[in-house]
Amino acid sequence: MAYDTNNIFAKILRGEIPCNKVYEDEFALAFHDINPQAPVHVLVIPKGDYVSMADFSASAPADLMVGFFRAVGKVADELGLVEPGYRMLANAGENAHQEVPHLHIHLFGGKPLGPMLD
Ligand code: DGP
Repeated sequence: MAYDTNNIFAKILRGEIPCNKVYEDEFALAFHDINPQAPVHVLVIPKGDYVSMADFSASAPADLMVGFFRAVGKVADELGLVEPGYRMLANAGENAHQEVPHLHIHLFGGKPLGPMLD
């Protein structure tokens, strides 16, 4: 799928739409989900035009890939999620109900979480 530069997360990255920011560095931006599904529900997105893990893993430069995943870990740590634990999830494509076509990792925490899948 071609990257849509007008998707909502692209607009957030460009500062055209506000977000409740948690963390930012040269590789990633993290912000609270607008419709939280857990006491802590944060999205981490890479700074680059990637729809999902397929194109990110195939074509992102190595420094971005490393930087992005370091940012995910850092956000989880800074939010105090590492102990007692949290969930990472990335929806990809139609079957997974990916709504926003910019790669994003959901971090859920702040309470014991239930079974993972429907
Ligand atoms: P997914 O189904 O994995 O594509 O989830 C997209 C998530 O993005 C969903 O949990 C709601 C969230 N979301 C959608 N629009 C906005 C927005 O404008 N701001 C924020 N903070 N989150 C949004």
